[in-house]
Amino acid sequence: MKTLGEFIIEKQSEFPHATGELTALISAIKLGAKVINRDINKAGLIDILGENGSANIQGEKQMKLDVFANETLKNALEARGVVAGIASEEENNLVIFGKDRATEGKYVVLMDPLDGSSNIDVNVSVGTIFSIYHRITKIGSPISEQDFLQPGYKQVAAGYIIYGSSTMLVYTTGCGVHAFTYDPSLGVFCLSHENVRFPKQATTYSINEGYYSKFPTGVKKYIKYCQENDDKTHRPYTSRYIGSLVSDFHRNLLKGGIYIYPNTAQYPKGKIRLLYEANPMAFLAEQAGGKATNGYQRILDIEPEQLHQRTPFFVGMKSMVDDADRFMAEYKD
Ligand code: AHM
Ligand code: MG
Repeated sequence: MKTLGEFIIEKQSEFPHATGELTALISAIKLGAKVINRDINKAGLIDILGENGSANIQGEKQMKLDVFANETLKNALEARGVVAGIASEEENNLVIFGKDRATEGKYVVLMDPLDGSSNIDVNVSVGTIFSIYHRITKIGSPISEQDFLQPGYKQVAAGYIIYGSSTMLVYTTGCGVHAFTYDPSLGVFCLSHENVRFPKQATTYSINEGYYSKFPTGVKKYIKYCQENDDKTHRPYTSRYIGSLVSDFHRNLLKGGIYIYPNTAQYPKGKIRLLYEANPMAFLAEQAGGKATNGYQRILDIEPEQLHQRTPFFVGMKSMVDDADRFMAEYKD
């Protein structure tokens, strides 16, 4: 049995100039995940279910657990002293950590503390998503928004925690994707899936088909393609949609599939947030041999303009995303 801590230290020793700061950062996320996991598991028993009575910057209702997860991770990250600041789905503006740390910390973290939180009240899996960059501003000067508005290909590390039938932490630092399953009796994440790769055979498409009439023509045509009979390509594919990006992505990563959230009438620019949802998932997908686009362009190449910017999102097995992109190119609205 190898723990996440042991695994990271082992990998770190492969980099002669590693200082241990990224290790400290990931271990802060690991600690935050344990606390969130503990509270999600007893969510039905204590008064932390339901809405918080507040809204985030995009006017979406915050759940009590959204706010709790945000505070937990924020505190864990600040305490390590290696992070200069964070951006979060639950924070209107970037958060700069204590005056000294803002000048010293080498990294910035972007996160969705609890993605899919509308599912919590009905006991469906949710997740935490994180994305880590080196700051651009000089260490010693104050951090600014430009530290956060970096294209996804510059990510140093990214990952998610899925709070499901078991809790898992899945991450990449650009050397493959590794997954660790939480053993609650020991309080440790144990390496369970080293070097995860998407399977070769397409199986599943995940999209909220309720919005079918609002989809771009390319997506409508692609869905019809998924539903056709063709033995050679193993169609029709299965449809699975949890409505929790982390869970849908995780299943597709292990079983093979594609997740799509295109632009719709309600979300003309798509719903998924580029910086702390799409970019980290895109980094993981590529590291697992998959692909992520906005239907036309590689997600990791998009130059961000705003902290909470949204994007249409197509992510999963390379062959499936290639097919979907082909339909998008062929049927432009
Ligand atoms: P959230 O960050 O507010 O939870 O929104 C993101 C979530 C994704 O996890 C999920 O795939 C999608 O929203 C579901 O949206 P919809 O209910 O429109 O299908
Ligand atoms: Mg989210």
